[in-house]
Amino acid sequence: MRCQICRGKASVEVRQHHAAFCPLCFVQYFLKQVKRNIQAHKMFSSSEPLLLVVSGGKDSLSLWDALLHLGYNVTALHLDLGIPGYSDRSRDACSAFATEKGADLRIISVKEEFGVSIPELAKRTRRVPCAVCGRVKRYLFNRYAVEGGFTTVVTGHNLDDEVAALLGNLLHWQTGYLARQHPHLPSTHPKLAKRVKPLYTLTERECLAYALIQRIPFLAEECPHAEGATTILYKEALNHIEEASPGTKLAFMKGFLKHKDIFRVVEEDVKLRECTLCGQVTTEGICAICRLRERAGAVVQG
Ligand code: Q46
Ligand code: ZN
Repeated sequence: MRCQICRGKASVEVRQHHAAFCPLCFVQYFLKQVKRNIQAHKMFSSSEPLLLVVSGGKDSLSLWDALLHLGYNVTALHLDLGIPGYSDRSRDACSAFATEKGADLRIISVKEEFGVSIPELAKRTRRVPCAVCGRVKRYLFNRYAVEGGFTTVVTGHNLDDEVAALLGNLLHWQTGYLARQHPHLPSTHPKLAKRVKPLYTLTERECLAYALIQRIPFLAEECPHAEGATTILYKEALNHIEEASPGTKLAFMKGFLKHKDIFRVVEEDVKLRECTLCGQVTTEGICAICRLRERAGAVVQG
């Protein structure tokens, strides 16, 4: 196999594009894809202050590396979820990367913000950890961005994440979620930061290849609560289809974005207001997080 750019020995195959690259040209290809996604969806300009959410895994650290290489004004935010063992290792991976690159990393913890960790909050509210975790993360990332003057929250969701979510939303006809699924969600309220996903066309395999070639010290371990999640089942099903028909995932994603206006009517029905307790944006009088706090009876800060 020859690199399609320099004709040297190729070591990374990108089957969805029927292409192969040597390590150096793959890095250039990856950076170009990221930049193209940012520009194609007018995600942000090079001077805008970005808040990149980092977990310590290959996707978010690869994106951090790519944004630094491309010269964007990026600050990373890591949220310590308080999951025994895993959270310490996640935080250490983020810190190691920040130290190595001299990059700006902020760390906040669920326990400091809510008085209890994610597992404890889930236990007290009798919910599964992921249901609580997803909401808490969105709430805290948005609040940190708006209060810190960041215009944009950037996340490392890749193509596999996006098509798994899309399949799940379609299987359950979650029309509200389908209306809001997009690599660039603009701000619709002064207290809501714009949310963008520059990796949405790059597969998990491509992110892994980039992280390995760039020698990024990422945490390979998955969160213990991810086990058994339905998104894993959807990812496996999509991997089977992709194996037999390379390019299906990308075509699925792009086709959805092309036809997504079908769901717009539902989106416009949603009315935004400010939570009477914490002031953050919600569609109800009291936001889901404040209701969660009340149920948990936790020591909280508003
Ligand atoms: S971190 Fe949180 Fe994930 Fe762990 S508890 Fe579930 S949602 S699996 S991305
Ligand atoms: Zn609230």
